[in-house]
Amino acid sequence: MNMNFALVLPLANEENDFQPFFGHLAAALKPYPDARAYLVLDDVSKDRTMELCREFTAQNPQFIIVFEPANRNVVDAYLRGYREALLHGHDYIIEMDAGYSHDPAAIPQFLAAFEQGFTCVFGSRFIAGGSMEDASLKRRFFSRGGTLLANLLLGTSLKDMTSGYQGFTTEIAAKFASYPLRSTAHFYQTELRYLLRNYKYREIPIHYKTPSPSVRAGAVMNSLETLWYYFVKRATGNSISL
Ligand SMILES: Nc1nc2c(ncn2[C@@H]2O[C@H](COP(=O)(O)OP(=O)(O)O)[C@@H](O)[C@H]2O)c(=O)[nH]1
Ligand SMILES: [Mg+2]
Repeated sequence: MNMNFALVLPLANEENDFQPFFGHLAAALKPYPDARAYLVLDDVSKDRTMELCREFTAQNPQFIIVFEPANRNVVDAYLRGYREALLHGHDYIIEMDAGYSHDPAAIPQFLAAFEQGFTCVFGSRFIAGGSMEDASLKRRFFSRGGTLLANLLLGTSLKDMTSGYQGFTTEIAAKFASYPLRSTAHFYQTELRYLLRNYKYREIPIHYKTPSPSVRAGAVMNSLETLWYYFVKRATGNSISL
């Protein structure tokens, strides 16, 4: 069964696990000849990431480099990837971390959920069958605590509000690709989950491994400011949704 979907992968300094991860991902895309993976790059990488991407995309036509030096942060990079995917007539768009944190083996589960009619499919580490491995205590605290706090303040009820690895129909992606998101870092996925809460969504189990041990102070500040912004809107009867 061929399905026409896109993957969006922002990359910054990801030379370490590049070969094993992209080898695995290329094998996972083989059954889907119409699928494309958009690798979003900018000037942030100081290692061999760009060179590795050039070599890899030359050998693997399903993989395409999107170079965008205007990216100011990771959220710009994700959205640039979505905009690129939207130009190419795919039916679904799935975003992934490019540091081998996410398992390409989960892709068919995303596609199965889309086929069942879900328009937003969220990877979840905290439901049966999901896991978070090799994560520092700090990261576990941010992931679990962020989920609890977001659900409490925003009235959502997802088991995982802070995970990456999520996918959308292109109709949904077009909505947020043109929306001025307030996140500049890790809160991005939480912000999207909140804004899209009224669509038909499903959480599917994912495994998450070897994330960065820490989260920058600036990212934590941006998360709290964004959370507070939506909380105040909600508390004053001006809830925002897409
Ligand atoms: N192009 C681009 N990619 C980025 C940037 N910052 C992070 N990334 C990538 O975005 C994904 C998620 O970021 P990462 O820092 O790994 O998040 P974490 O795994 O949750 O700590 C990874 O694939 C990174 O390589 C950036 O400024 N530009
Ligand atoms: Mg990562």
